[in-house]
Amino acid sequence: MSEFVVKPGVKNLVHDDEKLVTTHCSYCGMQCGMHIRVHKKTGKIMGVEPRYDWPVTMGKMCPKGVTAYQQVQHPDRIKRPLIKKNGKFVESSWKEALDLIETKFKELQSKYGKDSLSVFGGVSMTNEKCYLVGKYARVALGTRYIDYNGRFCMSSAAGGFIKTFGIDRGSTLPWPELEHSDCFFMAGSNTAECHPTSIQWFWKAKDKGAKMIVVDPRETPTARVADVHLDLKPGTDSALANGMMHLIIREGYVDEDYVRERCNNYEELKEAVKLFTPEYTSEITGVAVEKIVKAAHIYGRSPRSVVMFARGVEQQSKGVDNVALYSSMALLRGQVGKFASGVATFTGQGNGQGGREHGQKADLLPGYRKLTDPEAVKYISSVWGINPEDMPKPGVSAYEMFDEIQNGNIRAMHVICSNPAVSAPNTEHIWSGFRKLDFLVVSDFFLSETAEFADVVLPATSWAEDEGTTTNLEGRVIRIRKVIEPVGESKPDWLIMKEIAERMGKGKHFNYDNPGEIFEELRIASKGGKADYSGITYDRIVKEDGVFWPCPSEDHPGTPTMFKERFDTPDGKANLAVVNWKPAGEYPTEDFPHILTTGRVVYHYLSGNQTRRIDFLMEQCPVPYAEMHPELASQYNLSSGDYVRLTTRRSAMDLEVRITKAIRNDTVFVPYHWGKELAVNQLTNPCLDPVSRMPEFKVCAVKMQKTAAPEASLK
Ligand SMILES: Nc1nc2c(c(=O)[nH]1)N[C@H]1C(S)=C(S)[C@@H](COP(=O)(O)OP(=O)(O)OC[C@H]3O[C@@H](n4cnc5c(=O)[nH]c(N)nc54)[C@H](O)[C@@H]3O)O[C@H]1N2
Ligand SMILES: Nc1nc2c(c(=O)[nH]1)N[C@H]1C(S)=C(S)[C@@H](COP(=O)(O)OP(=O)(O)OC[C@H]3O[C@@H](n4cnc5c(=O)[nH]c(N)nc54)[C@H](O)[C@@H]3O)O[C@H]1N2
Ligand code: SF4
Ligand SMILES: [Mo]
Repeated sequence: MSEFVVKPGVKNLVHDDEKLVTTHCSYCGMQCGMHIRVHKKTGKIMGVEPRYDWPVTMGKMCPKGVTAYQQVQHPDRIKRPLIKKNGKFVESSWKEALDLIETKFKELQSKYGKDSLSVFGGVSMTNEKCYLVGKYARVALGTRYIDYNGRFCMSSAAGGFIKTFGIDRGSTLPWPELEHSDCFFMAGSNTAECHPTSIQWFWKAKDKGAKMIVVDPRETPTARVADVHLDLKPGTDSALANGMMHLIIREGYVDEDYVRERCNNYEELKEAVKLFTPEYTSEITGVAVEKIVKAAHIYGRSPRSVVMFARGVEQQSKGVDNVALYSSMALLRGQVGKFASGVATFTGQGNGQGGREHGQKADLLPGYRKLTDPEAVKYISSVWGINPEDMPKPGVSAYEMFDEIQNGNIRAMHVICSNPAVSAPNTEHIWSGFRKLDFLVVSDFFLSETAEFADVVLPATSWAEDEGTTTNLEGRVIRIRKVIEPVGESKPDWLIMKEIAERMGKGKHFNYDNPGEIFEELRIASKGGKADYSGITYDRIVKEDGVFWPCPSEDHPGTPTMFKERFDTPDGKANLAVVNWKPAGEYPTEDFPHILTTGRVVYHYLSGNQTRRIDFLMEQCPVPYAEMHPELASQYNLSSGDYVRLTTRRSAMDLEVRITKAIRNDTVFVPYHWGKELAVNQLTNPCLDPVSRMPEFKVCAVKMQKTAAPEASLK
């Protein structure tokens, strides 16, 4: 490409020495459109230009996105396989590394059985790779033990959507329609920091008079501009949602025709929410009665409204209930399946949507098929060319795989694209699990905290060195381009899995020469499933600015708006959620009197293994901290810059104090993007949602104590 659009109607030329490659950001579910600038002669990546003609993000990018390219040729890249010898990593050839993996995997399986191996996947990878991770575990290794980092991210959204709508697509509407909405009810989403390029749509709508209601224990940058900020106690969302529905019903805001024709359980719901008067709701949530009432009136009177949420409501042991209840608010108002209205979760990781559909989950096969459904097993076995009897049974969830390590069932793990040593809850369980394993393989492009535990580290390529597709937070399937050749001797994950499969005697099932061939198989595997990609082709994606699944045939337009006529349930109706409020797994007691919640800052991404290597981002936010209200700080005689020891029932850690009025006075917030002694997951509660098996990252009980600055930080 020699020119690109700078703004509508204006084009810029590319310097003769450079070429532009059109792709998307590597990080969050926004998948902002960008062009990467490459020096033709040296192959060096020079920088990035936002893509103004990408309809979802319209030329906007955030601080992580504009520096994302700096990872690709970063000096820290792992360029050759590493094998741990006498406790130290030594560079090796691919042959030596793969020989060792083959020997160990075979040895362990012959001694302890097929299920002694396990795979821990991730969704920063393309659909092609995510699809292959599931097949790799079940066909190449023949193990039941596979799960992935989306279990910590999107599993409660998935559970809540399936319960309510019968299918899990993160958004029921395309993003550009947000501009035409009248009201956004946003719960547990720090949108301005975590999906920053969405904000433009809310501004556009606000300019036309739209209202915004934000539900968050902190006054985030999004809450600051809201019309109502419902500053609830962490872990009380289901009470708040029930309270909102109480008022929607009491004030006559229900779309009775819609509910009668399209929803189940209305009478039961009416009965269940009777209890949730504004007073009772206020008592549980700590939100003032007037604010609850004001929010209900704004939401109830808006002709077009969108209920949106994110991990704040999902990363709880009642996350599935929360999602189902908030979604039911939108159903009562008859908002789902219509223009500029509906329900959306802010999908987290770049391919957090696609990566959860193709079989990386312990109980799922591609196309969102269930491993417990004999027909699904038969179909996928035929696509994979295996005997249905050889299909492994469902395994266990991500955190529970570490229980299986502790009890000796899992003896080896291959971690592909995740850093659970930082990002899983109750890290001591994870760290001791990694130490206990007989053999750990990690595929990554930077040496992560998880990779440090490994016996073999395999250098994977970054997102800019391979082709493929991802599915963004709307459900739109988009193209990721190869920008440069693989750095050093690194290889794309699909090729690494193929080579291990060959050594495990399963090469004939992994006969691919490029990601396009994997995508063709994925299309067939997904055909007839809930997440049907069979009508999507690479060409269509480019021609149509992405294609929304479900898309069951090449002449099908794709599905930007879900549920226009029916829901994906057996009777075609949505299921209103009838659920009482239940307290979080841990609540403040005399011994642990405050609430700890964890999350993100705009400058870092997840475990931080990528963003902690980018100078600009580290300058902006070098270390984690404990954010608290002045009233709470004063109880402990703390000022900003002092150090505090936070102790939970799991562990303790010391953090710098940051005082702000933008948080409840009973809650402490810590961002989680750092490892080892700086990992807040040392403290978090691994209490799991009974349906989604999502850990409760957002709520646990904590005590505090003033402490001295750690040695290393003394100035
Ligand atoms: N900058 C940045 N952006 C990211 C990421 C990143 O690491 N950094 N990660 C991406 C990924 S994978 C994800 S999953 C998303 C996450 O995106 P978000 O879910 O928006 O981010 P979080 O910071 O985890 O949590 C959101 C908010 O939930 C609030 N909260 C805490 N407890 C509760 C509660 O009990 N109820 C309610 N209603 N709110 C609560 C927190 O105060 C916080 O403001 O972001 C994506 N984008
Ligand atoms: N306390 C607390 N903990 C949390 C959360 C929270 O809010 N609070 N949020 C949870 C959420 S929502 C999430 S999504 C998880 C994320 O947790 P992780 O999965 O640990 O997150 P990442 O840092 O993205 O880890 C991805 C790793 O893979 C590497 N990588 C990136 N792309 C590729 C690729 O294409 N191939 C390979 N092989 N490697 C690649 C990166 O360098 C990085 O080391 O954390 C969860 N943990
Ligand atoms: S908003 Fe998300 S996808 Fe867009 S530039 Fe930032 S991190 Fe990348
Ligand atoms: Mo996430």
